[in-house]
Amino acid sequence: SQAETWWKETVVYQIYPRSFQDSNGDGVGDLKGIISRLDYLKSLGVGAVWLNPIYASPNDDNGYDISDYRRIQPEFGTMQDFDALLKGLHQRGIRLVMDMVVNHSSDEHEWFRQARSSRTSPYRDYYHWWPAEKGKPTPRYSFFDVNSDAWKYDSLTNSYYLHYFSRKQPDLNWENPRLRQEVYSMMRFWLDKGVDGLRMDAFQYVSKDPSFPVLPAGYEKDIIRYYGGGPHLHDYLQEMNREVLSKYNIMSVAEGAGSGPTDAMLFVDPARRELDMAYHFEGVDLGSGPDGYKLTDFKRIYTRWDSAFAQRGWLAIFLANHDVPRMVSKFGDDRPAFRDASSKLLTTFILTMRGTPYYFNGDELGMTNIRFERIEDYRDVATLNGYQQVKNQGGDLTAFLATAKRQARDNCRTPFQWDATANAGFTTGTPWLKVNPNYRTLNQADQNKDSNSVLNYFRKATATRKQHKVLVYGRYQLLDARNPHIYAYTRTLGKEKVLVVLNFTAEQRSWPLPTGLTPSGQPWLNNYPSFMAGPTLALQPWQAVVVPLR
Ligand code: TEU
Ligand code: CA
Repeated sequence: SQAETWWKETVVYQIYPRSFQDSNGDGVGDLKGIISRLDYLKSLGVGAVWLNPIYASPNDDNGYDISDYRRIQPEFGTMQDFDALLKGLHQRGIRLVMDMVVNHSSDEHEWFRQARSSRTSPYRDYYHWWPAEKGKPTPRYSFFDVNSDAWKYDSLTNSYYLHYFSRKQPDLNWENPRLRQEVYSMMRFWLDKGVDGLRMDAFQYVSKDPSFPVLPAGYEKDIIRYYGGGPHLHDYLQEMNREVLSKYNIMSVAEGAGSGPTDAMLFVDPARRELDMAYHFEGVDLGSGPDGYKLTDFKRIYTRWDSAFAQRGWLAIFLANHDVPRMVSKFGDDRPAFRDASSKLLTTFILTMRGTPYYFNGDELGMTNIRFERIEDYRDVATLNGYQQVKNQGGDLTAFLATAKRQARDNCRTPFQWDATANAGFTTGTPWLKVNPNYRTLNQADQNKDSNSVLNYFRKATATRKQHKVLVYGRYQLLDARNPHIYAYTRTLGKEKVLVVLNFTAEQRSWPLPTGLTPSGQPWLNNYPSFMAGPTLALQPWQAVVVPLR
């Protein structure tokens, strides 16, 4: 019942440009570096690449603070490099998805420079201001600010400006039709170049009530409810679709889409003509705490979201990105004995669920959290400001560092591990963020040669998904919901039916096949050399099996 289209069938590979490949020895990944790895990307079997922001930026939040939307960050290269990258991808049949960061700009963007210069600047209303003669603004929480305060006083015009993220990321005022037209024209600039998709960063937050009413106590604990889904959010999305998106054969994805499936459907119901698909964070957010996660919760979350989108609307499926820990460290088991098997199992999950897989660079090698000991090793504004905040409040810095070790965004942002040479082959200089020392035994060059590697398993999984549409469109049915160790489900499309069995533990488990399910033929995927077919499956630690059914 789901209409077929390329962006449902593709696998999206996320490249964090700062950390992928440095080409000139300055320690920072760049576009020429990515170009030098195009054949590697092709070898993965992915259909699209999503690049984190590569626009001009003072780099307060690694490019999520944009000072010029139509220029390339000089550290990353030039517009010529960009054009060459796009061409090189297209020649290899790979599409390009760009990050659109338009909830906020950099405070160094020309619009903001003008806006802050005077209350009568024609750019003033591109941002949100609170004149100080009205007293203190009503409290608004900031995700990244040292004081968690989203209002920053600016003496130049005796006013506060709003920033949901860092103080170098002032929020744009989407109430202003001129601002919206500027953004649309910037979007056309990139789409006219042939870009194939857009990831709308933090877009759920764009619509604010400009009267900034007082919010109920404790609102910040339910921030998506109060910041997401503002009064005109969907009007803006419909306008953007009419004026821009609908004019191109592209895909669009909402980063964040409200508090649950009902909210998310509003972004992606085809009848509403807004965006094509959405990420929800309920899955990746699970298990952020010290005690990990319960598999039964994991199964419940993914099953609930699948059923809500079974008939219409479409989701992304992912377990990692640049904002969360490494998937194997969080959802798998990154001890050497189980790292490979659990990485392959997680890959199996992502590539056999309904939804478009988004796969973070390095996960195809089973890269792990770096777990820094000292604050000096971190670069992320969120971690650095969080630390400063705890320090200012005289809080427990040891506890803060322990949490950061598990959760901090820099855990997954370390340089890509290409080979066993110095700095993992990422740079000849000093990397902007330390390389994980395990690169000597965990790297692309070794895995490329090993037919049993995590890398070659990923390649096999992308090929399998491409070969079998049942893995893209097939109906999903959860089996044995209450089993705390095994995640098992079937996918069915017409006469084709396939069983996925995932042992989410480091122990051997046996799993009796439910009556009526009869495997037929060789498994499509299996992360161990063999598998014992029915009536009871004997599963190895972290074993994953995908087998067709009669
Ligand atoms: O992240 C957005 C983001 O973190 C929120 O959508 C999230 O819901 C909130 O923090 C609550 O957990 C994006 C980027 O992925 C991230 O790297 C940027 O730092 C951020 O936007 C600001 O642009
Ligand atoms: Ca460089």
